Amino acid sequence: MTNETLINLASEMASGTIRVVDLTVPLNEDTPIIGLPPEFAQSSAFKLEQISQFDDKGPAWYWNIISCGEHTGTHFDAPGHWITGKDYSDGCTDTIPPQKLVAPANVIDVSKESAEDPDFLLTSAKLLEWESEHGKIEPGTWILMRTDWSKRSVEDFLNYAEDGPHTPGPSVECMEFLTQERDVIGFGVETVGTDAGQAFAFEPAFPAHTLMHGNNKFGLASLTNLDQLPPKGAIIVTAPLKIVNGSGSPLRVIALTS
Ligand code: 23J
Ligand code: MN
Repeated sequence: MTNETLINLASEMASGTIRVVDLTVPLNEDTPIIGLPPEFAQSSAFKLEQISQFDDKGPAWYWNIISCGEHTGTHFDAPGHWITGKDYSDGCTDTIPPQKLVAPANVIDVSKESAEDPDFLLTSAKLLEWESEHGKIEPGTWILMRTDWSKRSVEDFLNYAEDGPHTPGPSVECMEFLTQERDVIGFGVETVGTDAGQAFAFEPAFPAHTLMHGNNKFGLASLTNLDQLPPKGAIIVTAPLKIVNGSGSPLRVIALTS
């Protein structure tokens, strides 16, 4: 059986009518990772350890051993990452149904607001404004928060101060709106984590994690190239590694767009 939609997809991808945009940052030992307050255990950065490279250890082959925390670089947050999502039987990297790993994306451009205020918070009012221009946010679609944060140096990307990190993210009521009123599949950002830098002090703390994962929804962090996507119409492929009982994983995020 052939399907006209898939045949058209293949030919439009071959001709370039449909573009493929890579939303992934490079993964190396310099890739920034989140630092938690010192009383908590820390993740570790990406590491590449050579096994052999056309030498005595392997004359015709090159390969490496990789290691890192699950939440390193461009990565997927599974519902099981958070205490509110820990009991979903389909909430870890190996149990998420694969049909949930390809979905449309709505891109909300708040790059100007974020440049003016590193603690900028996305609100439902801003989303309603976006909807008045681009149409209603459909169930099962992603919200991608464009801040242009991926264009920053590592220091300004993490943006630590004595009172913690200062990076943009979603407000509590924004996460309530997207989970309760819009039933999105997940929330993606350009920053190191899906929550704002100061979200440890929100009520509830870390609303993107608490509310998205509490509703069996996903997160994407450290995305890039969101400025190359239209506000609506792109489809993103977001397949984490099939780590058994994994809370998330680095992944390649690929967008298909006209
Ligand atoms: C662990 C604890 C707190 C946070 C995070 C991880 C992340 O942002 C993450 O990468 O999921 S806020
Ligand atoms: Mn994460």
